[in-house]
Amino acid sequence: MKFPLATPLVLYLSLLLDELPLAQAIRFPVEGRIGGFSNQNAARNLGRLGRRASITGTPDLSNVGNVQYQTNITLNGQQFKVLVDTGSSDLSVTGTVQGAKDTGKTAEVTYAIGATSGPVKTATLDFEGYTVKDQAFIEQSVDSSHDEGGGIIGLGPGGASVVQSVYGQGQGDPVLDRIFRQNTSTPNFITILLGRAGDPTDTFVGDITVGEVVQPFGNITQQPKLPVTQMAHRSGQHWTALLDANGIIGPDGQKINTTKKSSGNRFNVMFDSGFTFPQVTKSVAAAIYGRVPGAKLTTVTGITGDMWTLPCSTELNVTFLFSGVQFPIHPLDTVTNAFYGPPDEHGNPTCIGAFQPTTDEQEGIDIILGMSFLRNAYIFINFGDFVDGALAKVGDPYVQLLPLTDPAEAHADFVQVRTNGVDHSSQLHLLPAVPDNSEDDDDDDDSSSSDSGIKKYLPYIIAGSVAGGLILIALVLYALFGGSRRKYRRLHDPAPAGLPATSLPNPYDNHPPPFAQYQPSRRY
Ligand SMILES: *[C@@H]1O[C@H](CO)[C@@H](O)[C@H](O)[C@H]1NC(C)=O
Ligand SMILES: *[C@@H]1O[C@H](CO)[C@@H](O)[C@H](O)[C@H]1NC(C)=O
Ligand SMILES: *[C@@H]1O[C@H](CO)[C@@H](O)[C@H](O)[C@H]1NC(C)=O
Ligand SMILES: *[C@@H]1O[C@H](CO)[C@@H](O)[C@H](O)[C@H]1NC(C)=O
Ligand SMILES: CC(=O)N[C@H]1CO[C@H](CO)[C@@H](O)[C@@H]1O
Repeated sequence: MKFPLATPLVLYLSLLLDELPLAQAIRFPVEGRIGGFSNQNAARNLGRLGRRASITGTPDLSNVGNVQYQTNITLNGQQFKVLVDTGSSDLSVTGTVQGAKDTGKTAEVTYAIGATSGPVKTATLDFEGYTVKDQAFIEQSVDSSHDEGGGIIGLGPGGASVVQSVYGQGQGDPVLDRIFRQNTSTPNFITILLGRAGDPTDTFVGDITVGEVVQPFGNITQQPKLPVTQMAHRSGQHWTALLDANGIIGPDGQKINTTKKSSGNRFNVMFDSGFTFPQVTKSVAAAIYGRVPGAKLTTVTGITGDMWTLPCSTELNVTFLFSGVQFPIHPLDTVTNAFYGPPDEHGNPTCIGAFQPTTDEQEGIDIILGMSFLRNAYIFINFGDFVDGALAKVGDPYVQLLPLTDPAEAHADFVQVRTNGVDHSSQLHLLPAVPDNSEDDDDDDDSSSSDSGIKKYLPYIIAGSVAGGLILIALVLYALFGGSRRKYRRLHDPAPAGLPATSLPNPYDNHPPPFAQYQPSRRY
């Protein structure tokens, strides 16, 4: 693979196009196929099904080049294609919803990139087979960064919902709280399965379910329950859990030191289906990528914050550990070609390390595991009594994860896709480990806290297609996809702009709950 220096744009474009129609092409199968179970016990039960195991039902997610996953919803019968985001808790759609009722309130949600704002309206929602009357949502008007028919569905804990805080608990509840409380027989969990565009063997696009599991992965309910770590403020609550101590195995087979300066050695991890690139500490990113000959920490067109860039042929094996269960990361995810870094000195394209040294710090959260992780772990989120109005006896929320990636199959995929069928893995000679000074591992670091408080709310864009003046690519994407989505994805913090999380009005204190029969015992 040698490319003339003169054509980086064309190269970028052609590779981008290479990937995207694939994502498109695999959206349609009624039954996807999936293979690969790395968990030994799961493999015993499910491995027999192997690659022929059909995932039952139609895929409810579409995958845009591994950078965003979307699902269809309707409001008053009108269809919107919304980003699936476990990192925020509000529904927002772009355009005008016919017949929607105006509540007289407005709301604004700021994400890690971009923001959405507009009147809070209500309409009848259809989502995943559930119908909710008078669902509150933000009606965002169409502008240069919001395309008609798009939107975001926030699947995070209701306590972090901005709409709920302005419109009140009960009537202002996010979608899942509404679904769970309108029929208390609906099991209060969701699951998300993300497929991988460009995977030669597993072509299932992805699925999202409410109150049921995707077969043949029913075994996820037997996986260890990871308690959701509770945050100090309800508005800062996310779907989080603790990683095992030193629970990341690096490419050299050794555990990466996750000792925190503040306290303990277990990272608090947020699961965020809206984040394209997992956010890890600088030292974790360096331990994964920094020892690869030719790896560089640099800026990449369209991506905010530095990324490690390295030869696309670099196969790196990284494994995460939760409750003793291994979650191997597919090497196509660890080093991704969803974006390309600056060409190397021979003019060859460089790929990027998807586990990004964090650019976005959040109180109490050490790392954010986004899509590049979640493609390797089917996730089950039990809301417990985080559902608005739930009684304490419902129980504590928890997360279960089922490993999806079989290292041997992943290795074969990588060799086929990235190195023309030739196994170069024995030629990987990592540079000596750099002593870990761990200076960046501490999110309580005073020197950065004021800085990060500002950064946190700065809208920015991961926009491989539009930043840096690559308008042409934007136009091609527009033509391909009818302009219905932006080629970026990185969402999370639902805290409203300009309001620090701690100063958010507590809607429960200010407005007594409208449903007297409910006795909320917890403000999450
Ligand atoms: C969403 O709706 C569009 C248009 O009706 C359809 O082409 C697409 O397949 C749907 N996507 C999913 C994930 O169901
Ligand atoms: C409530 O949920 C249960 C279990 O999913 C279902 O069997 C029942 O039909 C639902 N009731 C209504 C009124 O939708
Ligand atoms: C990664 O793991 C696979 C499966 O165990 C193995 O075949 C391959 O050689 C490993 N590659 C590297 C570079 O360590
Ligand atoms: C891990 O990092 C901490 C903090 O920098 C350090 O005190 C400790 O010795 C390290 N542990 C190992 C095994 O390197
Ligand atoms: C890993 C895991 O949870 N395996 C379980 C799958 O389901 C069977 C039957 O329900 C159990 O026996 C396994 O332990």
